[in-house]
Amino acid sequence: MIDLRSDTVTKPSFAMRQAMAQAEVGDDVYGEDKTVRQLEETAAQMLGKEAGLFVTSGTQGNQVAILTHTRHGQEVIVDADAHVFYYEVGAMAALGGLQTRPLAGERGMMDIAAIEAAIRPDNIHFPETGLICLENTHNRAGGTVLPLSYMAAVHTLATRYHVPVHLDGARLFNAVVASGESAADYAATVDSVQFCLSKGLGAPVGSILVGSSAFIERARKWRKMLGGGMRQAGVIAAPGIIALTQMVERLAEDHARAKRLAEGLANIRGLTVDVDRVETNIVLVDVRDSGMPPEEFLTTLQQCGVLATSFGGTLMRFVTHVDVTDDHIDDAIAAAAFTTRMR
Ligand code: TLP
Repeated sequence: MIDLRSDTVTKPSFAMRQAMAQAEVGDDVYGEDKTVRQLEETAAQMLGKEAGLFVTSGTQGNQVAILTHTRHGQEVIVDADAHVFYYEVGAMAALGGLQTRPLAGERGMMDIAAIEAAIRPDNIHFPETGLICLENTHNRAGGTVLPLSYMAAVHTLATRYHVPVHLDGARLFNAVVASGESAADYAATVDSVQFCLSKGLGAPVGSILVGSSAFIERARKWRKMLGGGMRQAGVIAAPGIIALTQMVERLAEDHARAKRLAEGLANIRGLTVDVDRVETNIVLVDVRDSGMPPEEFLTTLQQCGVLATSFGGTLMRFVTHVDVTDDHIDDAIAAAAFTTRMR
């Protein structure tokens, strides 16, 4: 099977498994796991923030950040397709007692004037605006990169209104490699960043949340409340260190393969792909013109040995990652061409 459902499906490399076996561990709730400490410090340093926190998943990292920044009854400005709004089980409302203010985005970017208009003035009727969330790269927009200049503009606006900004940087390093900007420059435009070790960077588990020392101290308590106080977590932090220090540059290969996949799929009659939108490792394909029901497209493709995911309606998502080779891309294009001919 060529698994293009997500970059979450990668299996840890031999080096990662070796690092897991040899990791120095301790009880992390007592702050005694040296490997977790090393991972958190390395991450904070790379992102130019004071402190880091190892969390179980991207969802936990985002929600811990949101809970740390806000108070019950506040409002959070999010892009309507943001993962924190669309895919996190309504946690902001359920756990945080927060109201969301979703704004339509273009390539993952909410209009700056629309953000400003959405920030609540001081009025007895209104909730307070507690947070603005950004996502880079933007998953549902097709892995698009938010330019540093856009993030800086949001930062300037948010600072003027004293509203903190959280970045869901699940795939921040894809944005870094695609744009040539540094992770620290991106992180400097926001108050906190969550990024995933378990996606393109290839680690089996975990995400990191970074921010100021005071922010991370409070976040650590929220993580504990959510059941994320892990004990000898060095065994899962060890592959995270490899992910962060050795797996970043190679993301360029995933981007090149995604582009080639997009071009190949765009040449197939019945498939619509906005090739220009493919900036990183995600390819969105619309199968409407193939005349095939979306489920049938996916099952036939699967019978040809290729897995992709449904992205709502007639849209499909293909994601490249470390376990995908050039040959897999050729085979996936051939499988998609065969699939559309089955109609
Ligand atoms: N995204 C997953 C699914 O949940 C959709 C995927 O396959 O892409 N932020 C962004 C932008 C994400 O894409 C994801 C995962 C997360 C946060 C959550 O990370 P996890 O899965 O570790 O909780």
